[in-house]
Amino acid sequence: MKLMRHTLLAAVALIGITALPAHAADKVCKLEITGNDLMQYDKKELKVATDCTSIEVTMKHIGKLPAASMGHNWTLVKTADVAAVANDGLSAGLEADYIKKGDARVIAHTKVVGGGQSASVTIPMSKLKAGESYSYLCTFPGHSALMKGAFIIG
Ligand code: CU1
Repeated sequence: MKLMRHTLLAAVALIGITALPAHAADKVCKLEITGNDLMQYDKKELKVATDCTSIEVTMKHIGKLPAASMGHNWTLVKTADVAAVANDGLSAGLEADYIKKGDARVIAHTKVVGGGQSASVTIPMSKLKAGESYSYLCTFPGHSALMKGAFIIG
């Protein structure tokens, strides 16, 4: 009986090892978007394939103005939450990247950066579901009127 259990454990260990190559199939999809001094992103939509296991978004501020006056972030939310997340972020302040503390509607966000800087954020695909409508926005006060776009999975 004891021997059988050992054999079973060895078999489990073996399965564990053979299962490892599945990890190599992780697909990190990288997206880039820029923000400028005219309060604009360069893309109106970002699209990712359904087989990505995680998504790395890099937002590069290609302007010259500092974060205090023309800072940008990249914030991912459900489209239905865009206005509320932007509104609640207004009073959060630059230190908090204009994101309300503990805002569960925020799926992911980069920090706010100024001209010449960039910031990245990685989102596990498991946080997103097919069929949901997602959008991204900049939560710097007033920016989401212009700085928003569709985040499409498919
Ligand atoms: Cu912005």
